[in-house]
Amino acid sequence: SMRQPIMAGNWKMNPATEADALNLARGFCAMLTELEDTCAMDAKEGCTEVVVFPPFPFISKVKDIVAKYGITVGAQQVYYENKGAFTGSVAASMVKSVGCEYVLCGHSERRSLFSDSDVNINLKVKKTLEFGMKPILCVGETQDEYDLGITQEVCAMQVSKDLRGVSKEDMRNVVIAYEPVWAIGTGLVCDAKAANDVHKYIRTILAKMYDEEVAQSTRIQYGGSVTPESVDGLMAMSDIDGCLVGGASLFADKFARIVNFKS
Ligand code: G2H
Repeated sequence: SMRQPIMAGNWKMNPATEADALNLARGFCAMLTELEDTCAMDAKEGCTEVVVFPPFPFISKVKDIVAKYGITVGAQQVYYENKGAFTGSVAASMVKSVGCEYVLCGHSERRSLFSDSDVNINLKVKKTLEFGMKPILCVGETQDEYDLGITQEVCAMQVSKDLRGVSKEDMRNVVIAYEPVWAIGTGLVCDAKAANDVHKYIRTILAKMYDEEVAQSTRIQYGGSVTPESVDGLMAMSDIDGCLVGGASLFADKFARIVNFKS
């Protein structure tokens, strides 16, 4: 498709130390240069964009390592206020100033463990855009919602609420990640065809909110237990434009293979 593939590694609250984080970044870059057909290092058309999301304290140094390979860094989260008495929070300006190009917004772990609501997520998406960064907006149904058969309703609700007030212009800088919560970290990767159907459905929502051009040009990643074994099947699908990878991104060889998906 005309959409550039985008592979993202969400390290979550890993690894334990700065030394381990820099080793992971170095190991991944070393693997990439060994793989023949990688084009992550080139900005040329048709290449796969690669982003890693380290924990905040490691972002700067990881960026120094990966930048020469054309890999960018992002923040796993930001707060929606500009500055002030918000102990423990990190502002968009801060992560922008250390070189972040992307910000994860609305990851299911933020929604369930840190009470991120659609209202807050919407503010964070807009704050990310205001500071010239690109949000990766994560949406997806829980196990209960999946069992109830309301996957489409949940995704439609999250996409419409979380993107409220985001202009058509700004949509060029928005990536959506469909992450069925029951598939996160469980080893239960969603069936590629079923995931693709949800991606197609999300495009119909974007068409209603914006227009067909936005629906067809917005990149939609799949996330949830993606591995070297499942990536090719996912990436062969018409409407899956990349993956948001958690657990497997903590292994240099696995993430390098995922980035070098075959399709
Ligand atoms: C979903 C995903 C990355 P994992 O949270 O965002 O994690 O690949 O470990 O399921």
